[in-house]
Amino acid sequence: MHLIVDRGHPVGDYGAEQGFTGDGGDKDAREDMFANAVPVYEDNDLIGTDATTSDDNFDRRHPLYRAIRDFAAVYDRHPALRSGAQIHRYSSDGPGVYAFSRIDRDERIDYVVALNNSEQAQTASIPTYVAKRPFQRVYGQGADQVRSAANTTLPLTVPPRSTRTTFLLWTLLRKLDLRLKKSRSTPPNATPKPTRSSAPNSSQRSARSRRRS
Ligand SMILES: [Ca+2]
Ligand SMILES: [Ca+2]
Repeated sequence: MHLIVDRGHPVGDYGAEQGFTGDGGDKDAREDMFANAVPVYEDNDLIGTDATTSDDNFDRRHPLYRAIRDFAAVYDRHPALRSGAQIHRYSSDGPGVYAFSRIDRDERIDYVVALNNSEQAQTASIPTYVAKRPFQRVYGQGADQVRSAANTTLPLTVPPRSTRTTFLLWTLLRKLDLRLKKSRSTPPNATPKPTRSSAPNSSQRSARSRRRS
């Protein structure tokens, strides 16, 4: 579900929302959704339920279907997740937390996305551009509000991976005071630059600018 909040267009393959698996990896995981008696399908262990391909699998209550629906609603509500600049914030050395920000150039609100691919809850200090500012939880489990520290890092505890808590989304409660840097390598409508703290890598271009190029 990283794909939904990362830059670019999220794409879901047929059957992923029903936990189809297949014998030959991704290419062979396109079973019929209507109940059928295809021998090579029948013994497949579908992810997330006890259903088999002998059952009707147009299932809107499937846990993956519901998770994707919820993620899509978050994506739809927050334009920064669709076209905002993406700024790398944090990554663990091994399994653990990966975090990045999405910032829409007009809205100028920092959306911090934190993911945890380990089996245990992980705590990390995520760099941001602002000190001592409240961030509000938009999606995922945790406190309703977290405040950035004096050194601008946001202390987050990210739950272990599961279909319902695949990412945490936090948003700054007021606009950042950003200016746009003009350069040959960074189009004027691309990555916003902070007026304080560290600047993002100039190679990090927004999805919007990428589509125009
Ligand atoms: Ca099979
Ligand atoms: Ca199963």
